[in-house]
Amino acid sequence: MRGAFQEPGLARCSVADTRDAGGCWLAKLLGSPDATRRERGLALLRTMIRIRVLEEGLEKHFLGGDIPGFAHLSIGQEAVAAGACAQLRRDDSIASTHRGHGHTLAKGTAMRPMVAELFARSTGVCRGKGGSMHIADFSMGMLGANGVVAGGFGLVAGAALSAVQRKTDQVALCFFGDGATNRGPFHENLNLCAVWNLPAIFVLENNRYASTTSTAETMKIADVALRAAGYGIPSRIVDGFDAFEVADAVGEAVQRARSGGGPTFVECKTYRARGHFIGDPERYREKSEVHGVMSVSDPIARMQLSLGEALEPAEFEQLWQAAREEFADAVAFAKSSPAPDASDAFFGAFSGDREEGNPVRRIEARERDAMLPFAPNVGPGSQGSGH
Ligand SMILES: Cc1ncc(C[n+]2csc(CCOP(=O)(O)OP(=O)(O)O)c2C)c(N)n1
Ligand SMILES: [Mg+2]
Repeated sequence: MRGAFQEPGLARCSVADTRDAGGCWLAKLLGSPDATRRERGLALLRTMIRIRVLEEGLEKHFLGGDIPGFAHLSIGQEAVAAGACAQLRRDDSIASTHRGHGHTLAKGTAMRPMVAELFARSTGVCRGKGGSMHIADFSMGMLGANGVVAGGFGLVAGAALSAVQRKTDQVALCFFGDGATNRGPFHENLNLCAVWNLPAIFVLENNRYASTTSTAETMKIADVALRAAGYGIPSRIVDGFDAFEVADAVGEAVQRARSGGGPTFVECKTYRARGHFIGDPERYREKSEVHGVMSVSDPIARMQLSLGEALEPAEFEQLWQAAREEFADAVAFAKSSPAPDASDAFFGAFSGDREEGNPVRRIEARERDAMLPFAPNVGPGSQGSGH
């Protein structure tokens, strides 16, 4: 079949089959010496299109009143999520930001529980309690989106420390924005990860804005990667619209981290093509600026261009069609799902819910634990149980 990949030990995946497009098999594909450039490009393209379809659909449903809360879109930035997560295994960890739909999907969370979560339904990956800004999926090593800017750094330092203590070769990757690098947790955790030589990867999505403020107004340096040098962390600056470039840089960083070489900083120059949040009137920039950037840098169009004749128009359309069908199916699933039950209010809130005899414990906790990237309650001095 055209566009089909055969991965050792994994189910055969065709470009039309988008259900299980987790980072785990993408990582094997990208790392496989047999994979062609076309296969790698198609895999990355598929992830980017799935993210785009998800977010354009969410925008519509949000404005239509179907989705409660607040949502931030990453349209324009898909190459970063796709390229970075493609280099990770399922048992590696990521920490995300308030703009985390793409990261979550690219790391492997399936479309149905993802959309159900955004619709605040009981079938959501966090049983509808997380929503857009607090979605997490431990079964995929997705430690959580974050309403607190710079909230992911400590999680990643902790996951990386846990991997070292348990003597695994897992890595932890932190996505963050340019604005987050002006906060204390960025500096504290980069320093700690550097001096402890932890397997952490810092992936900056420099999208030129923090809320309504241009980055040029909040820092005197054009390349935030300079800050990594202050902590002795090697860095690379890449075109964040080019999923191949992102994947290459993050692949190198993952290799360094897995082999005991410590953290790496990857600055991805990208752009936020939508407002800061859905509904943002965007008074701080001209529409022409957005059109100007996206007309030459849209990461999906860039990949299409980069693949050239290796990608047939019908194949490209097939990817869009498959993603649209997948999203429509997930919306129908979410809409037919019940709202969270009051009895689930405390589920997942306490470590005790995994203990035998605890009244709030659920059988699912045991099942999910079996898939956790690291043991619960692992701290310094503990060996953990190494799930
Ligand atoms: C500690 C904290 N301060 C302020 C905010 C409000 N806030 C939400 S997003 C944001 C901008 C973040 O910019 P950046 O890190 O560049 O991420 P981007 O939105 O560009 O993806 C701010 C200031 C917050 N959520 N948390
Ligand atoms: Mg930003």
